[in-house]
Amino acid sequence: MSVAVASAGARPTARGDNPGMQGAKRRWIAHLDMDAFYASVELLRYPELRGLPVVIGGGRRHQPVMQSDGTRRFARLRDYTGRGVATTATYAARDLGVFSAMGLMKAAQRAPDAVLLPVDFDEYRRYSQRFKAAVAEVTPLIEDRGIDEIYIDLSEVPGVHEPLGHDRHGGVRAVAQEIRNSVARATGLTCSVGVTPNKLLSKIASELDKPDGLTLLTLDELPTRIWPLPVRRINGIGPKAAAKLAALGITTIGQIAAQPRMALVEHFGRGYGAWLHDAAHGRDERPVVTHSEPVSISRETTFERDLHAKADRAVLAAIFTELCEQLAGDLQRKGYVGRTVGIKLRFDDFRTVTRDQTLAQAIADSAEIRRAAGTCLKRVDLSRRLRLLGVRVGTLARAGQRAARPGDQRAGSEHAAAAPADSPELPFG
Ligand code: TTP
Ligand code: MG
Ligand code: MG
Repeated sequence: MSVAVASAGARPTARGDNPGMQGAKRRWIAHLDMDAFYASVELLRYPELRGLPVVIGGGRRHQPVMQSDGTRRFARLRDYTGRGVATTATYAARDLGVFSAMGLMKAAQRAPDAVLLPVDFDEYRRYSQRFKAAVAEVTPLIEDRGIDEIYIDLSEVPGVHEPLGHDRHGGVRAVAQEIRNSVARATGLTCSVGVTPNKLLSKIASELDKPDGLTLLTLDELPTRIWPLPVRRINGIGPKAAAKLAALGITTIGQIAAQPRMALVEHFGRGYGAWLHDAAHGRDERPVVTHSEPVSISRETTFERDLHAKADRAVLAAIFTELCEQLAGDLQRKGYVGRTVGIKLRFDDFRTVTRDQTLAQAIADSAEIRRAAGTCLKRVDLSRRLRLLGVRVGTLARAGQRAARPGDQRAGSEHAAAAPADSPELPFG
């Protein structure tokens, strides 16, 4: 009837065991960024739009309509009125001058015939998880940098420091290509990857051959490939710093590199000035910081048909129980207990509502989760039909002594009930 999706929010944990470029160990760091991400995900559902200018940023009223002849009718930018902005645009739309964060009315002037599609974050989040999981199968040292990009430490991947035929860097190039292939296989999407000795340069490199590109750079290539670029290409040089640099006659990265360190310190202060100097010389020792500690764990499900709290009470109650059981299983398997329990509901008008409750004690047991989630549920007006139901446990802590071991499905169950003592009657269930 429905497919449950598990997800985990995350907070960073630093890896202290990566000394950077000091010593003998050479680093290879990749930066991977998906191409026209939201737009590319939409093209998977609407392949007839491939190659056309498409802009993502509409609302529900811009949902494509299936026509009687079996083709879809799409909203066009020229008909748009409102104050919305483009989240992204296909490369065909970018050729017409439409970019992320541009007002849709302005975009309509540049590309009136472009197709306008509504934003569907849930779908982009699903593909985000999917591409990251595909990379994790190749190598686990991944730093999450948002919905469509990651850093990957390739330094320890077997064979990465070896040549391949005439290519001195054939080993690392092959691994990077394997990662790109895995992402494509898992998602049907293309990405661009930069591979260099550090995060700073890889972030720049991944943009050099976008879309669907793989750019490998060594420090020898700094003068030819990096120094001609505008200063803004360095992640960390924003509009203000760029304007100040421009006022000093500095517009390229090479021009920063040509400045004495002290001159930059004089103009930009000790911290930022020194950082500018290092950055322009391609020096960056920051480790790849893996995200493995979840902040919350959740399960949610979108129904095949919209369900009503009264008319579909039994079905909803069963789904609700199942979600709580799955969530308890996730928590116990991963060895966490949590002190906040929340629910997420999406109604047939796509309105999303969340409620949560903080408990006196951390829990991981399905009956306790269900009870707390049930009280949250009682705080929502359930007169509309539901399309989605989700349950979340947050404020996580390690289950400690009682941490779940593999196969130990009962861990956590001895935790005292923390929800209100009287079992409330649920709106359904
Ligand atoms: P980006 O990676 O910056 O852009 P992109 O993936 O669309 O295109 P590119 O091929 O140049 O990488 O951002 C990823 C997604 O984040 C993008 O698809 C939509 C969203 N986004 C916004 O919602 N607002 C913004 O201003 C930007 C820049 C991105
Ligand atoms: Mg991108
Ligand atoms: Mg990005």
